[in-house]
Amino acid sequence: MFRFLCLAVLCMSSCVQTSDAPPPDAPDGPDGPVLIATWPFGQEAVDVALETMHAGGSGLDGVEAGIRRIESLGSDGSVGLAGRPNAAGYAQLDACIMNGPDHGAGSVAGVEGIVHPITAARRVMEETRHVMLVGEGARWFALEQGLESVDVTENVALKEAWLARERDPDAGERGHDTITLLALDANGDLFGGCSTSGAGGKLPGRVGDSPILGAGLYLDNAVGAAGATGLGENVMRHVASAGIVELMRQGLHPQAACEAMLHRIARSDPKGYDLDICFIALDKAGRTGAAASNQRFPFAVGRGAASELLHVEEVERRP
Ligand code: SD4
Repeated sequence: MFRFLCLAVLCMSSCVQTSDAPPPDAPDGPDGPVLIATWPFGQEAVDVALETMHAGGSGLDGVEAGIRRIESLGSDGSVGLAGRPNAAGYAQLDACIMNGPDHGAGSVAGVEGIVHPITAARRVMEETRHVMLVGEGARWFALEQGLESVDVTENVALKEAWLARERDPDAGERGHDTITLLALDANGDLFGGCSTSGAGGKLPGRVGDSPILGAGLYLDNAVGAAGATGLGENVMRHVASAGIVELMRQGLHPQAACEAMLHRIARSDPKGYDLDICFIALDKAGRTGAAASNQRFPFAVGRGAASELLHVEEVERRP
């Protein structure tokens, strides 16, 4: 009987992945920082983050600096004040940030006229006892912190600029959407952030997946990090980033975890694979993954001092 019990306990400990255990087959950690970010503009975010980290900044500093660059770019994506305005013609911005070592998190949603919502999110994490601030309160806090702001009446001009871009037949393929940036430092600690103006033409007050922990971004310092871009409603209904981290915890490679989450969502969602969503993931060992529901998805990866722009095609649909 005793032998049987020992055998059973042994079997359970090797077969059952406890809820807080690291992935079982993860190789040793990386030699230097590893980063992954969404969309072509993600390469610039990765480069800035690497520079920041190589200059002595923390992984969190790297994530913040990389995302700030994209918030300032005024690209034709949906990031920052020059991103896509809501249905009333002005930008309401969402951002969040996570710090692996203490599982810290900060988030702002629907904030107006703040140039760097990612910094506002970091200040929420570091300077308040809260995790998330929204709307007027988030703006008040950011101003109180001395963060750069603009007069929201300028949004009329921003809307005109955006409409002009939309009408431009030569604008080519638009590098649209959220910047999500995940980082693993040389110590094996994880950091992540995302920032967006959200889906263009959204109702004022609409909040997407990006500032919602577990939806647009999630990390567990013992396991890995995951983030999303695309139509937030189709991400947040499935708490997708937390799901990807849990799949990595069960031992899946980040690539397999991103794809498995897409298949899981497509199986249960009335939209099937027509979700317009993409994921990136990075595990504790520095392995990366990316997947997209129904489009080609470019993303950037940085290792050591170099970055490259990669892409995945849409995931192969399962019946
Ligand atoms: C959102 N996921 O608010 C964000 C923005 C984005 O396509 O990626 N839009 O839904």
